[in-house]
Amino acid sequence: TATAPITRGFRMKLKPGTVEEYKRRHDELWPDLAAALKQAGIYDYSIFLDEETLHLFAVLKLAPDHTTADLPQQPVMKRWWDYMAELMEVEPGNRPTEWPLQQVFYFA
Ligand code: RM4
Repeated sequence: TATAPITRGFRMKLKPGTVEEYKRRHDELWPDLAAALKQAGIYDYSIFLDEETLHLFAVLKLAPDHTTADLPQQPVMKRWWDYMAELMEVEPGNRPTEWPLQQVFYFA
């Protein structure tokens, strides 16, 4: 029998004045990044913005055999994080700061 998909949620944060540019860059997501995310087992990926606080809420599904732990080492992921760093709160190395979210409700 198939294993249930995993849902993961996390929060990120934008720097002030970056909303339009953040949206624009995601509207034009690099095809090689899309391929890498898909290859890692990510699908059904949404990012919601709270305009008041500039918090971003990411919710995505993961295939049971996902390899997202390997994504940070991939050149295309690093290039994207370098490109996005001027818009987002990031860690040293430009990975966006991620605060985990706890799922407290699910309705299918
Ligand atoms: C975000 C951030 C995340 C990435 C998405 C596609 O701005 O870089 O890490 O998963 O883009």
